[in-house]
Amino acid sequence: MKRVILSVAVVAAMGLTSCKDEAKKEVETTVTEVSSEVSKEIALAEMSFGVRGNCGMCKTTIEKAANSVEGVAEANWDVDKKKVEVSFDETKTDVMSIHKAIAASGYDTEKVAGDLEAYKNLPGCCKYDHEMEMNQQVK
Ligand SMILES: [Cu+2]
Repeated sequence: MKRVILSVAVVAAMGLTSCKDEAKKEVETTVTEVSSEVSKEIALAEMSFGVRGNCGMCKTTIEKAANSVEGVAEANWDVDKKKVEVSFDETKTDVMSIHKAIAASGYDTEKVAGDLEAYKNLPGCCKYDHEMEMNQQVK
């Protein structure tokens, strides 16, 4: 009797790459601020609130979650201040919906605790401290 045993090498490289691209996004944000003043026909509400997180990967996830809400025009999370600034069309959404969308992606906001299942699936470096202070003052 012959038995063929296939050994499959599992490549566990996933997850290791995730935290490298932090620095990239920081630079771009300054440029876009100026042009947004021009097209303010539709009055956008601007708000900011605390969101916990660690790094550039967190920034990507948080902003993507906020932007997935219909009516959100812009979202910018500050890694040092642990705070997100959002502008959105008030006729389409409200700030609570943005809190909920961010929380669903695994991140704690001032008002809504982050989804624990989503938190578990975050890359190791993104597993922020749930006691972390939000809205930090940074000089
Ligand atoms: Cu992170």
